Amino acid sequence: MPDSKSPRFIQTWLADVEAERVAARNALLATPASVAPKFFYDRLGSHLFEAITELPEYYPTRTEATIFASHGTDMAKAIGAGMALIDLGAGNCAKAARLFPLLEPRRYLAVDISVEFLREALRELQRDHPHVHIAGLGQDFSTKLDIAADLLGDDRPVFFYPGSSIGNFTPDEALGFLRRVRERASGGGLLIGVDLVKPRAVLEAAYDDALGVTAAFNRNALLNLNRLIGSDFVPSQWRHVAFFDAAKSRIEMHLEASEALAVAWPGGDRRFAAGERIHTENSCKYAASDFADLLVRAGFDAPTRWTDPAGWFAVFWAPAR
Ligand code: AVJ
Repeated sequence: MPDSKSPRFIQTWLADVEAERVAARNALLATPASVAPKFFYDRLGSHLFEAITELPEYYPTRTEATIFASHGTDMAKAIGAGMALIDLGAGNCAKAARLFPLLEPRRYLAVDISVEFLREALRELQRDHPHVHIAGLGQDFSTKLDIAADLLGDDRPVFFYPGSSIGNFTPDEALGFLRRVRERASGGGLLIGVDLVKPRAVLEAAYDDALGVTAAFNRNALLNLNRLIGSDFVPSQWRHVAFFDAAKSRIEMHLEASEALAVAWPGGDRRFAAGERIHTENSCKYAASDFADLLVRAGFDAPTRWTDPAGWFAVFWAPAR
């Protein structure tokens, strides 16, 4: 068994660090201020997210896992054998790894913004699967999907976007994103997990857990930002706020100034009034039929859908002819 194989790794995230700094500062200066959810995912943030997925209140990860466990064989049948599996937001790569025995991908390309975290996960995965061509791409795929053709070889492109991260986009943004995926998916398709609308109390508990892990995850974006732009955010001065906006069908997460505050960085500063908020995340919740429509509008063929018995989460296979 070759254990010396080290997955190829390409990094485009922060290739233009100055452009990212400008965008981050501008978002802080806007009204309302915002921090993009991608800033959750430094190494610590990826670990905090892993912890979130184990919280009793956070149902999406384990609900999705039961759907894969119950219907994985049907999914594999629908998708067909032999493929380049492209994992968007791969994180610890655990979800894809669990599907390897069913999907038997020839290639696996893991894409994530959390570069260090991804590297570690891929090294381990390559050890366990010496015969799969594994590569990593450290990329912010939220605004553009830039995948060099030689990373995919001649294999059918099957995109894998589990976990309901599509919820970070508004429905309009999601449509644009799905179109970009569709453009690259010909001959293959998209296997995607989507969180569904459910009672408010269940949703809000999932984003405001009793242990405060989600609050730490939210505040950690400030530490990540401090490192990127040299700001002097003090996380303890910011309160975690998460609520379901039924009209927009989304969880919103914010950080709320606990008192009047000033934040400075080289070349700028901003004052925040007590109670003023920084918007850090949207997590949109769909009706299953609406999401199926979105896939078709993005140019995919009629999707197949699997859900859990309670109808809390859905996995769609959207083929692309
Ligand atoms: C990784 C985007 C799917 O929206 O549920 C978890 C991120 N935020 N708890 C989600 C998250 C707060 C998560 N996604």
